[in-house]
Amino acid sequence: MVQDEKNFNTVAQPDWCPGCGNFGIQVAMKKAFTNLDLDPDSIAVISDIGCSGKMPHWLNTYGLHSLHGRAVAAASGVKFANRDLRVLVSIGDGGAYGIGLNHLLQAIRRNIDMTVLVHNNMVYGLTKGQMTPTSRKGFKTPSSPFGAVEEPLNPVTMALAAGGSFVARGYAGDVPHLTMLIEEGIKHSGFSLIDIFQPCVTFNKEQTYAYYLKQLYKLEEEQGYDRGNWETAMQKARQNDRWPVGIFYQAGRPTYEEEDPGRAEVPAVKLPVENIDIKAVMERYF
Ligand SMILES: Cc1ncc(C[n+]2csc(CCOP(=O)(O)OP(=O)(O)O)c2C)c(N)n1
Ligand code: SF4
Repeated sequence: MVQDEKNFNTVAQPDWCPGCGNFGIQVAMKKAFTNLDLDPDSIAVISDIGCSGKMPHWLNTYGLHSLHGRAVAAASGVKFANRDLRVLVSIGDGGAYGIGLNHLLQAIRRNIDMTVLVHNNMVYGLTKGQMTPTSRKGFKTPSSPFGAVEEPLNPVTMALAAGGSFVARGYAGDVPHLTMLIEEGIKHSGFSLIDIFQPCVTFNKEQTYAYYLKQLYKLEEEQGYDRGNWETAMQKARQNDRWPVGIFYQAGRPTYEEEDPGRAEVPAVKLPVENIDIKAVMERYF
């Protein structure tokens, strides 16, 4: 079947604040699914908690709204149970780089085949604007009234250092570019991290659309940028006066699922269950 963006719509409409960057991310996801001609039932979108966490409610694909910081762990389980699914994660910077950072690092290291979209608005959106690990040093919020004390975490250098096989940064205000990044992330065999600058128009009055207009440029516009070169990727990721967006680094390496010695011939979800008696297991645990 040839897909149409409308096939990914749900009856319910998003209730994000008007102008929220999450709209751009959602449109880019639908466009990427359509361009890759993916069936809605071949995709699972697993989300965290937060404004970003509402994504599966408004996409006609399989979905799971998990716990704060646990979306990558839940997505790993989904992928192991059914490796035929395209698994994506929608998660905020609080969930990905704060409470859930360990899960993220382990999944990057293991190279589990999934695409993680971090809605990086540099605040806790849903709980009204507290600081997160990516908030600028000195950024004043309800939880940092004198300004954030620590240096912000750099998700791109972190993912590169952790052995990420696909590390990208996008911007919710540039849907065609973000669509391309999501398509490339889905096509990549292994773990793809896309850190997305996502304006939170309600609680972050600093990193606005106008701010990003001045601050961003595209890596593809740099003549001869080689995304296979880890050292250059690291240098570009550390640039601070302006921020590049695009695919910093991509490398082929076996996925966790391919190397798993316990890998079954068929995905667990496709095993016959009719003749399985679970009574003994139930009795043991309950
Ligand atoms: C374990 C746990 N701790 C705290 C919360 C409260 N909580 C709900 S959303 C949220 C912050 C969400 O911020 P972020 O992850 O950046 O996502 P955003 O809302 O910005 O998309 C917090 C702390 C929770 N739901 N669960
Ligand atoms: S609070 Fe911020 S992140 Fe949440 S919906 Fe509103 S603009 Fe978007």
